[in-house]
Amino acid sequence: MKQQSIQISSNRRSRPKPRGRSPRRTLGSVPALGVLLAVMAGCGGGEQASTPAASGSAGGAATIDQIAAQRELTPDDVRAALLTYQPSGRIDDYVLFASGGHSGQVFVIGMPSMRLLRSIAVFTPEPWQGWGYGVGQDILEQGDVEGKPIRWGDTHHPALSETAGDYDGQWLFINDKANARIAVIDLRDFETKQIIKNPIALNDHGGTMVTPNTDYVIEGGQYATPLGWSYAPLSEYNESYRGMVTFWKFDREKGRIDPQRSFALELPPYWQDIFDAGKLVSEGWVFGNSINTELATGGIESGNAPFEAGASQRDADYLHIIDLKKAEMVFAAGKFEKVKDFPVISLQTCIDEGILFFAPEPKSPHGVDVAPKGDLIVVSGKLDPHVTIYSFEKIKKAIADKKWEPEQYGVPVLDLDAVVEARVEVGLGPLHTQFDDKGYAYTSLFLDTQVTRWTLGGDYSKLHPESAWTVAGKINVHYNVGHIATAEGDTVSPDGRYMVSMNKWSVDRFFTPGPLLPQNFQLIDIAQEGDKMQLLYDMPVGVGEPHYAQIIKADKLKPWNVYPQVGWDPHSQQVKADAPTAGKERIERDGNTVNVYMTAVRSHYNPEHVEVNEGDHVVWHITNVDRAQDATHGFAIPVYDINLSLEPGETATFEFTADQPGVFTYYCTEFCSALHLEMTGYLLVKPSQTALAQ
Ligand code: K7E
Ligand code: CUA
Repeated sequence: MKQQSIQISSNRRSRPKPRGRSPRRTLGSVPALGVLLAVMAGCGGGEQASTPAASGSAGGAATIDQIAAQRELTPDDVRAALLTYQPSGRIDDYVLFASGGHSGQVFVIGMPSMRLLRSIAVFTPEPWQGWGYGVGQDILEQGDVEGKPIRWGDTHHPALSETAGDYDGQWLFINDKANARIAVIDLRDFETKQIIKNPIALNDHGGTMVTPNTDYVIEGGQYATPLGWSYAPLSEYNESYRGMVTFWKFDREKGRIDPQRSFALELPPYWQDIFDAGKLVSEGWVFGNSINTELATGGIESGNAPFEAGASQRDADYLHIIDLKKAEMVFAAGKFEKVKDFPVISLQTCIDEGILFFAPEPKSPHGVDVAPKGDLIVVSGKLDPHVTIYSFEKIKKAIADKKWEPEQYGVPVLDLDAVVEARVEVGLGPLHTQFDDKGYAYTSLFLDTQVTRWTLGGDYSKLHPESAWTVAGKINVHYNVGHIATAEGDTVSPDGRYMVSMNKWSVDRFFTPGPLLPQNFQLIDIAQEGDKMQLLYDMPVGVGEPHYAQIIKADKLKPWNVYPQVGWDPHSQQVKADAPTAGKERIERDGNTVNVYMTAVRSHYNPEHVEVNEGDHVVWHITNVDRAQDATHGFAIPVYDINLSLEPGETATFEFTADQPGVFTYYCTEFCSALHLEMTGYLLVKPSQTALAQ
């Protein structure tokens, strides 16, 4: 009865159908929900629900059914709503850290509600967090390139820190593809602590991935140039242009990358793409791929094949297989050269020392993903409908047996048949693969606009009913999926349960906000086996084009509610000795330098008057002495372009030269209390004597 009523309503639906996609299920195929709805609706007068006017009463019993009918919700829709709705105050189970693409930031999103919790300012100044308007400049400046300020980033691959191959919730790394930079974010306060510019590369795409204990943050390059981007004509591409991968040593104690203990490998100019670190059985090894073993140099305007054709001619590119342990030893032994003062192990040394091996991989590879046990490496070639699965054991054996032929640069290319474990035909345009707790792998299909769920063999096959190396199911996404992320899906112990499909296009999914459309994160329920996967939620992302994301169990994160003590300096993560505190507010002059020691508390600054002379150098320290959670104060001075965010306990220092005489009103930019508008003060900059005399 109920079932029928819902079915009728779903047949009346008028919303646009997805392009050429299978019809949505009606209640008949989801009997459990019929029961659920019947229970929820109080099992009374089912037929009424299809005619809302006739059901009359707005009382509890018929309401849910009635709403579903009125809103033309199918049983699947209702199930999706029930699985994602979070009543006010309920905290999400998972947190998704997504690259922010062109925004240069990282987005933090609660799951399954898909609510945006915050963005983390990284490579781009961000006003709400007071990032780059008086505070944060020193870190942003670490990312300057040869003195040029670069104030945006193209973030692609966030990487949560790991302990024994599992997320530990302590640190987050993110790369900027556009300028080959890496940022370090502290997950105690979700703030960026370090930006590091790769001295030898212009772009990075194989970053960031971490080794299983976060000893190294991996940064692979992308488009080849002479290392350090010094000039060489394109006619010398084969001899002078090079690829690279850098291993940044992460110092957990200091919470910083230590460039002194970091090094790079020189690689052939094959346009290295994504990398992944080995784990468990393959710990100590690193895998990457490449997309231009043709050594194409483009030049369409001169009648040459364009890059897209030139770089896609060969049937195979090269999977890069790197013995990181050996590379570490070679680096420690000093067998490296320096490029722009940065240690680089030469390609010849990599070959001679057995650091670098290749294996053929399918056309135009993109994703390379190591399975949870570290035993399998899954590679997707964008122009091959299969994923190719390599066995690490076979790779080791092929290396030991010297089953290889050198390629043109002398790098040993392992025999393909000797190292491949399986191939699975997943569909068109495979890109990226993630894993779950049931022995399934998931591969995104850019061209088919689907995600394929397929079964892993070996030990994993005990976890699922289907035979190994077969497609278990597919789900349509809308549209053009890039990365996918499953919960903890690239660790040694994936959680399964949820997957997010990070789609490039969102045609007819949302209100069209002009010709530039948002990206679309689609939350998918993967808790059930076989072909049962359900799309639960569409989340538009209108701030940049995210690429990869990682999903961590929320209770693994232990962020601070407020800074641990008053006068806390988030950069050093300790109390700052000269931080202003209550009762110690003052203004001190030392020659032409004026030090302002100010506190902020609901709802005033102290002092409220600051008078300096034109030309003075002002060093202004402010501490938010409030201890209540969320009692954040802002601080803005017009004309001088100062804008801070001071979280409870935080102290900040900014400097400027008072070169503009006049009266400037500073005020708090966070609505912190009823008398927040009164949280203001005057900066008086007295004109110089000459100006006054005129
Ligand atoms: Cu496929 Cu940068 Cu990992 Cu975009 S990348 S999707
Ligand atoms: Cu402090 Cu508004």
